[in-house]
Amino acid sequence: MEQRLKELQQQALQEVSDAKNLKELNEVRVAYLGKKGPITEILRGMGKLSAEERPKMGALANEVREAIATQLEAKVEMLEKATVAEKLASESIDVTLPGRPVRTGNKHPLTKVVEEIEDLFLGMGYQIAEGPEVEKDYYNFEALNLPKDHPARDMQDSFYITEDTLLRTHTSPVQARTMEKNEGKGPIKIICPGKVYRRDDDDATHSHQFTQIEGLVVDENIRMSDLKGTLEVFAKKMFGEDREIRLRPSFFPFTEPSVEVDVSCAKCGGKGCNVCKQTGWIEILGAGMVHPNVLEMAGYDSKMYQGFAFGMGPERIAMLKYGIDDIRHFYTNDQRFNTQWNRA
Ligand code: 2NL
Repeated sequence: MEQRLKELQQQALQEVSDAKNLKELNEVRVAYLGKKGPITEILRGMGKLSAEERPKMGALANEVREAIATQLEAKVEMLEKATVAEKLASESIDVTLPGRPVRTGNKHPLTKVVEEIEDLFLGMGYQIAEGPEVEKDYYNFEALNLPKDHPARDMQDSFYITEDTLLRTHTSPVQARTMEKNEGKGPIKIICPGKVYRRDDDDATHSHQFTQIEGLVVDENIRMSDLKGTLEVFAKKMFGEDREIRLRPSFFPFTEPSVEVDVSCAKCGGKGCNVCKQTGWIEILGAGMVHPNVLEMAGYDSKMYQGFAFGMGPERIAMLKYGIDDIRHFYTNDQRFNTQWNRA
């Protein structure tokens, strides 16, 4: 039995040393030290030995088992270390290599200009109001002093959806709805940004879908001078503190009086150049005092309440501000155009 134990030890140690990986090592462990292994079997058979031999053989069997277990542990540790070393070698990174640049996105130039205009008016105490793009004929035309047979309805050829619904041609219906909801009470101080639609052939300065921002102030004692002061602040903040504005008489069905507003040319400072067509002035928006009919239709007493309103095209503002020569650039998604606007 002593001989058999020694042979087992030698054989086991050889197999431990031959094992190439943790899986093979575990197979050796199960084969020699497992419940069905030869050493367990020998220990189980101890009862048949004489009282004299039993402790001797017992001790020896335990020694053999210990020796195999110790070698196994050592080999496991060695293989694990080797695995880690191999992993470290193969996965090492050169921390001195330059990183790969991450391309960040940027807001669309039109979004930037719209947000800039919004921030400017929010700073003057205005609230932002929005409304549906598919609009009732009533709010788009009727409530704005444009009755069914009004010639101005031809002026802005529209996309009709049914007899009395259309894609809105301006954001004024949002203002008409806001006034109606206020049930004849002031004050109102809102700007309405959004998409609008007109049946135009697209070219460098026309688009069948574009953006508008309109403003409306309704209160007691609102005067033309309030409109002028507001637009002057807007123009200077938007185009530069040394810019001037001028008001020219104009006509809109929803305002009386109506004006067109120019800003002094930033390129020539008023002397006349190709940008301002030799006039020294550039048109930026239309405005006026809200027509009494519009106030009355929305439920306001026009003797008590007055209002001013204005409307502008952010595409046009952006084109002037950044020297963009074609409105279609805003909608054709050319990345050479879209990615230029992280500055400003
Ligand atoms: C332009 C001119 C304008 C308005 C819009 C307005 C709205 C209400 C009542 C009165 Cl509810 N007026 N809006 C007034 C004057 C001009 O827009 O050339 N826009 C690009």
